Amino acid sequence: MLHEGVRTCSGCGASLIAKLVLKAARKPVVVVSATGCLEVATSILPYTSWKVPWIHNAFENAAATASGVEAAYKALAKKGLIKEVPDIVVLAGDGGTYDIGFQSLSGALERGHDFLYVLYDNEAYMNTGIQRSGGTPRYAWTTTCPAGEVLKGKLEAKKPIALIVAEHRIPYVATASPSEPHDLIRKVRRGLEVEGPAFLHVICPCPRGWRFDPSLSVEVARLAVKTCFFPLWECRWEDDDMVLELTGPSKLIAEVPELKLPVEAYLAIQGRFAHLFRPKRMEPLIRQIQADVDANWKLLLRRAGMA
Ligand SMILES: Cc1ncc(C[n+]2csc(CCOP(=O)(O)OP(=O)(O)O)c2C)c(N)n1
Repeated sequence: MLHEGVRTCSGCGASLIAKLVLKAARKPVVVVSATGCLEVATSILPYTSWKVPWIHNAFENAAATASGVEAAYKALAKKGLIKEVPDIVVLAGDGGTYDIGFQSLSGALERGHDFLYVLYDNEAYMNTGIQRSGGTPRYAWTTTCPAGEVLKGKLEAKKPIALIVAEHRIPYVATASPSEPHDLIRKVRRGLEVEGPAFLHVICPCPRGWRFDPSLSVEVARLAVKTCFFPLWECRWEDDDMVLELTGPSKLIAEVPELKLPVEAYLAIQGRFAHLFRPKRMEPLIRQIQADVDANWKLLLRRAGMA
């Protein structure tokens, strides 16, 4: 449901994710896009790449727009003017979700609107030139947290957005990767099926911003999962309990811990982390990233009842 020849960069994770999300949808679907790479590259006047109804809104209000779309369709259905309410899917980047759009997202989740919010997380504001966001991981280079003599990229850790969203106690939250398309498609379907808000956090490799060869996009996403830098899980609430389950390769790693690769395998193939390896190896910083990964992984294992 996305036309061929989308004008995203070659190897762009966002267009791959959008394609998989739309493939997964079974009912008529309306897409809401926050300002960002995917929106810009798919709507260059006078063209559109969307074969489905699509609305572009400002950077800060994708979830508010989706709430209005949902309310409007529900009103039409109530009046008998349409037979069924379509599925409503938001596609937004990390800047539009972790940072500037967070207030509209949190409000819409609290009000309980029925839509699936897909965060494609390329870990920086890519459309405007690779600026840091709340989703940028520690020690990654961006144009606003450069790596040089003094600073070594972003000093702060990545915000745990999916767990923060899960604490809104919405019916369904999951993470996914384009390297695991079946897992991703199943989660999109689950998110669309539940009554109320659903949130899908997808790791989104960006060859331009992460500085790797475009042919490696899916491999980079795969390594994010295999190193537990980006574990795959899903969660729902039963009464007052969070029920979290690891899925796909992450479930396997939880069962067979020797399969967990060192995070270096993921860092070393990306230019945004090159300063950790050249001109000399920054052992304490690499160890700090590994410690971040291990701590997050341990927390998930505990929440999944596997540790
Ligand atoms: C209020 C506001 N501030 C800044 C901008 C400029 N702007 C447009 S897109 C963008 C970056 C989007 O980043 P992200 O949400 O991570 O999506 P990506 O471009 O990486 O896909 C920015 C800063 C804007 N459109 N509106």
